[in-house]
Amino acid sequence: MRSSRRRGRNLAALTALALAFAALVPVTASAAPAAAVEAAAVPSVVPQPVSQTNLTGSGFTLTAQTPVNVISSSDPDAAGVGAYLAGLLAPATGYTLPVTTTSQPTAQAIVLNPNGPSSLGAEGYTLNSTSTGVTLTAYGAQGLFRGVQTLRQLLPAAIESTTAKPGPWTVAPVQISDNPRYSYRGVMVDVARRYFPMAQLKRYIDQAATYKINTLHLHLTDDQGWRIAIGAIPSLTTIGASTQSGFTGGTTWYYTAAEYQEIVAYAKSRFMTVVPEIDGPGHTSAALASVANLNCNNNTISPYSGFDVGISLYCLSDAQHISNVSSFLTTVIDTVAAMTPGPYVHLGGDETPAATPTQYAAYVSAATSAATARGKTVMGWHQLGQSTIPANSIMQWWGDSDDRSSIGTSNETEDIQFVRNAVQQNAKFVMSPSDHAYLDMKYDSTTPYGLSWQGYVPLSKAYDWDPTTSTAKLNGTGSLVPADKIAGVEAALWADRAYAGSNQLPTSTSQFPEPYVYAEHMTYPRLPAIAEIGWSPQSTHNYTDFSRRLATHGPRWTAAGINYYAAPDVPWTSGGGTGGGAHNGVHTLATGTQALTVPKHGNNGAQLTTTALTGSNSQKWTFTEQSDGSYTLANVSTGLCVDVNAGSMSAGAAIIQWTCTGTTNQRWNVTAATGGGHTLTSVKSGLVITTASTGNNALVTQQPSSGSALQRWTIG
Ligand code: TNX
Repeated sequence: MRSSRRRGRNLAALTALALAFAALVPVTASAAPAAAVEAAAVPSVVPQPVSQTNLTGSGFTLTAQTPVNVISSSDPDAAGVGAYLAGLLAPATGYTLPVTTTSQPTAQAIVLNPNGPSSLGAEGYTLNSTSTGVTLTAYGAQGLFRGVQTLRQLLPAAIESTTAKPGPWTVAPVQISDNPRYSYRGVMVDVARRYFPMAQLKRYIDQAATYKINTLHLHLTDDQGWRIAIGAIPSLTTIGASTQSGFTGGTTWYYTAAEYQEIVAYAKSRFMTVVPEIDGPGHTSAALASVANLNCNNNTISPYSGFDVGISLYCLSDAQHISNVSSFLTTVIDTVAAMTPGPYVHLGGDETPAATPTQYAAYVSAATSAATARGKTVMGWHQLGQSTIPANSIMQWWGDSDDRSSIGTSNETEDIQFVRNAVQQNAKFVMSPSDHAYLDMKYDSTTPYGLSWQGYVPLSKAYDWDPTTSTAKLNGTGSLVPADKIAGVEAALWADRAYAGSNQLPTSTSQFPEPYVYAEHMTYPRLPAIAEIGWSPQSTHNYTDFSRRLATHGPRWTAAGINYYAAPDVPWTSGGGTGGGAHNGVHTLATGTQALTVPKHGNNGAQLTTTALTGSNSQKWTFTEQSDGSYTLANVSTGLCVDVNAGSMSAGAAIIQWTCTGTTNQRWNVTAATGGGHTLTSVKSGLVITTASTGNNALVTQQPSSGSALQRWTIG
C-alpha cells in the first residue's frame, strides 16, 4: 500500500464510482417528510433507523419529575443505562430524573425495557414516543443504550448543552424500529502519532457513542511513540513515549496500566469494545529505540519524531533475532491482552517495504501465536493476509479505488492479492477504504491539518461507499470479500499531521491544536457518515436525505461545544429556535468590570483591548449566527469584525478588528462556560478570546481554553 500512498487521486475512477452510486438512491419510505412540520419538530436521526414513522401530536414533554423506569431483568447493565440517560439529560434540563428499577412502568415515564424479544438482536430496539410517555424496548442493555442515542436526537438541539437551558424538553412523537446492518462499527484513534490525554479520549468516546459506534481501535504504537506501559519493559515508555509526530521531550505521553484499564472501562460503559493495536513489524521505531535486541546490530536507534512512514522494521533476519522479537511480542501481547476484556488484538502489519516475505511471515507467526495463546481473535491491516493467519482472523481493508480498478487485470495490486489470500483463509473483513474512511484526509484545500495522499475527502465522499463493493471492481461486481464475511466498517483518525501547516514538520509547538480540536474538526461531520454506512440499511442510503438530517446536528454539536467542521454542502440549520441563533443581536462582552473594546481611533487591524464597561458603541458587538452555528461579531462603532490576526493558529496571536469576510478566523463558537459567562472559540484555531488582565487597556489575544475568568465573557 506504500505505493498506493504515493499515487495521486484518480479522477476518472472517482467519477465512475460516483456514477455507480448515483444509481443506488431509493428514498427510504421511512425518511421524515420534507416540509409540513417545523424544522425543530422533524426528528432527524443519524444513523437513519431501519424504520421510522413520525407521528402527529404533541410529543412527550419532560418535567423535573419524569421517572426513568428500568424494567427488572436479568441484565446487570440495564440499570446503568437508565442512570446514563438521566445523566445525559441533567446538564441542559437541570433535572435530576428519578431512575428506578421496577417490574411495572409508571404513567408519563421514560420506560427502558430490556426484556424485548431476542429477534431484536444484541443492539436492536424499538422506540415509541407519544404524549403519554416514551418506551424503549430491547433485548438487553446494549440495545437500550443504542436506543438512548436515538432518544436524545428526538429532543431539541439544546439538550446537548453543558449548562441549563430553558426548554421545553419535548421528545418528538415517533415509532422507530431499528437494528444495525453490521455488528462491527469502529473508529480508530492514532494516539501513537499524537498522544490524547485521558479526558480528551473519553470525550471522543462519548461523542462517537452518540452515532452508535461500538468499537474503539487504539493505535497504541508506531514509529513516533509507544503509548502503553508494559511493566516488564519500562524503556518502552521512558524512551519510546518521549516523542510524537512533530515534537519531543515527553515524560507522560503514554497510558499507565491503570489508565488504559480506565479507558477500557469507560468505553465499556458506553458499550464500546476496545481493540488495542500493537503495530509491527514496521512502524516500530519507538520499540527499536527502547529495546536493543530488536535491532540487528543490537543497538537502539534514536527516538523518532518525524512523519515519514515505511521507515522501520524489527530485525527478523536470523534465528536469534526472530526469537528476540517473539519473546518481546509475547511479553507485550500478554500484558495488553490481560488488560483487554474484548476479544481482539490488532497486530498491524502495514507498510513494511524492507521486509522479505520470509521475514514478514516470521513476524506474523510470532505475533499471532502470542495473541491466540491468550485466546484473542487476531485483527490486522489487510497486508497481514499475505501470511498464514489464524482461523477467524479479521483483516482491515484500507485499500482504494486504484486497487479496485486493478481487479481482474494483469496488474492486480499486491493489496488485492493479499485480500484474496486472506479470503482463502476464511478471514472476515472490516472495511476502512482510505479514500473514504480516513478521517485524517483533508476535506479540501482549506483544511489546516491532515494529509491528502488520497486526495480530498469531503463529506459526500465519506458517505458515498458501500462495504459490499469496497473490494469489488469499480462497477460494483466481483467483490473479493463475500458479503457474509464483512464484519463491518471503521473510520480511521490517523494523526501523523495533527497540526497546522501539515506539509512540513511544525517549527513551533504552537502549531499544534489540542488533540481534541484536531480530532473533532476531522471527525465531525464525517464520522456520522461512516457510522450510517455501518448501521443503516443500504436501501436508506441517500446523501441528500443524510445531509438534510445531519444539518440539524450542527446545533447539537455547537451546544455540546464540539469543534466541528461546517462542511459547505450541508444545509446547516440554526436549531429551530432552541439554542441556535440565540445570541443574534447587539451585545457587550464583559469579563468582570472590563469589556471587549475597539481601542480609541482603532483602525482596520487594531488589536482589541478590555476597558471599563461603559456600554459605548466601541464596546457593542453585533452577533450574527453563521450557517455552522458560530457567530461573527461586528463592532457597532466601526463595523469591523472580531478577527484572529492573519488567521493565526498560534496561542498568543492578537485579536484584532478587520473588514468582515466571514472566514473561519472571524467565526466564533459561543459556549457557556463552567464558572459563568461564555467562551468565544475561534472556528479556525480552536483557541479562545482572552484578555491579558483586569487592568485598563489590557490586550486581547487567543489562548488555549483554561477556564480562567479572563476568558469567560458575560454577554450583556
Ligand atoms: C497509512 S493506513 C498508514 C498510517 C498513516 C496513514 C496516514 C495504514 C495501515 N498505515 O501509518 O498514518 O496512512 O493517512
